[in-house]
This record gives sequence, C-alpha cells and structure tokens, in this order.
Amino acid sequence: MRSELETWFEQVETERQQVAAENVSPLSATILLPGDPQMTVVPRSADPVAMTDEQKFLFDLKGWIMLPAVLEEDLLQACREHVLKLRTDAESLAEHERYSLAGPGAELIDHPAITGVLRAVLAPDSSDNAWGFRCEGSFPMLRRQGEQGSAPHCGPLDGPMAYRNMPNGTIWSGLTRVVWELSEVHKGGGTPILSGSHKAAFPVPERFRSFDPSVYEEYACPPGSVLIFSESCWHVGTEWQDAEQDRLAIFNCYCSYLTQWHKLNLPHEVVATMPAKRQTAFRGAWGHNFRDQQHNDYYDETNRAH
Ligand SMILES: O=C(O)CCC(=O)C(=O)O
Repeated sequence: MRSELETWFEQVETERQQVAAENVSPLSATILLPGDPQMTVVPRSADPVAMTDEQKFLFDLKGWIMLPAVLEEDLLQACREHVLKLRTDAESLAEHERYSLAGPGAELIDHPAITGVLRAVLAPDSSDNAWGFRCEGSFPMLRRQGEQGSAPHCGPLDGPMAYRNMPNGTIWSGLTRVVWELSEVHKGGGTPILSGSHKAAFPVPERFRSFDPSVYEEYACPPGSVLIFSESCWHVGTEWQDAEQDRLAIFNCYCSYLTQWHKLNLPHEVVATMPAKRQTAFRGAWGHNFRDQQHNDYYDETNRAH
C-alpha cells in the first residue's frame, strides 16, 4: 500500500507539472500542501477563513490573491445559471432577483471564503452583528469567445481609498474587487493584473496602459475560484479566447464602512430580504452619531448607502 507521503509527493509533482505546463508565475501558482485551507471547498455555513501570512505577503506584494475552487458545487451551478439568466433572459427572474447580489449571488456577499480576507485588508467586524466592510457595487459578466473586456485601468491611487501599507503591519486596500470566476479560466483569459502597480512609485508608462502580456500577470483557475485584488492595481479584461465555454463571473466591489466610492445599484427591498448581518454590508458610510449616541453597526431604511 502506498504511504500518505508517496501520495502527497505525487500530488505535489502533478501540481508542479501543471504549473510548468501553464507557465504560471510561481508567485500566483497554487502549490497546495495537505491541510492548506486554499485547497478546500469552503461551505457557505463555515466560519470566515482567516487570511494566512502567505496570502497577506502576496496580496501586499502583488495587489491580489487567487483562492482556487472554494465554491460548493451546488452554489457554483446556481450562480452560473443566475448570471446566464441575468445576461440573456432577465425577465424570467422575479423583479427582486434581477441583480448579481440577489438570488444565489446573495450568498457571495459575505461568503466565508472572502470575509476573513476582507477583515484583514479593509476592516475587522464593527461588532458581532456588523461587518466592517461595505459591498457597494456588483455586476454579472457573460463574455463569449472573441469578446473583449475593459481597457487597462485602475481605481484610486491617492486619497483615503488608495492602497497603503499601514505602520502596524496591516493592509489597507481601500477599494477591493472580488471576482467570482464561475467558469474555468485559462491563462490569458480573465482579468490580468499589473502586479505591484497598487504601490508603484512612478506613473505607469504609456506603453503599459495597453495590455502587454509580458507585464500584466495572467492566471488560470478552476470554476468556483475567487480573485481578490486592490482596485489601485492596473488591470485589464482581455479577449476571451475559449471556444468551449463562455466566461461567467460576478464582480463585487468592497470598501470600509467609513468610505464610499460607488453609488449602490441594489434597491432597499432586495437588501431587506437578507439576514441582518449581511444587510450591514449595505449601510451608509459614517462612523459615530453623537446626536443619537449611536455607532454605525446596523442597517435600516434610514441608514443605507445611496
Ligand atoms: O473586463 C474585465 O475582465 C475587468 C472588468 C473590470 O475590472 C472593471 O470593469 O472594472
């Protein structure tokens, strides 16, 4: 009988060969060790998975991390169908479900695979019943072969939402993008990122304001993976080349409960159907209200983002 160690070596070797075959940069490769939390599907009922020191290092260094294959199969399939309907037959959905943050997409808002990361790069929970982050925008993506995404761009590079290393060794990624990849992504597809540009000391040269695969870092991942990146990084939606399947994805945007970048594109009636803690991801952006002796750790119709 083969020992556990032999099985493990074989698994690592298979991973290594896959990585070599896909020519993935070692920094974005998913070399998984037994027991590595990245390796496991994260059930939606799980506790938030804490960000590891390795993930913090990579996020700070490059501005992004990839968590491969974290979605349960039933949630993955439900989200795929939801995105497909939103993009091709939205009328078949009830009115309150015609959003990427509604229906099965609502489960992704505070999915335990990402809440530990958001706690580390944005803000810890405000209380047991309130997240420290806000979710302020979302869109569903269906990209067919030959279709191009956004031209290279980035979010805030200065001001309160720009990426910063904090003096106490923590990360501040004031505007953070969470991309749920619902189809397999091959290198060259997806949303390649100009790694490290979230804290570049010099302006991005003109030549790199167009997609250049020798500079933008590409990734490959199985369906049900999640890409988390600082919007302060330059990124690009490349042409989808896969003839076998379309790109299905949900793009959600997060910030702290103290800041706001986007106007929210989700009505109160949809938020009101969510569990109370999830609703706090849609509250207004403020800290403390001395007038009513109230801290901003709740959501209601009078305390929502507009
Ligand atoms: O098209 C893509 O893949 C990227 C989209 C994006 O980042 C954006 O619209 O801000």
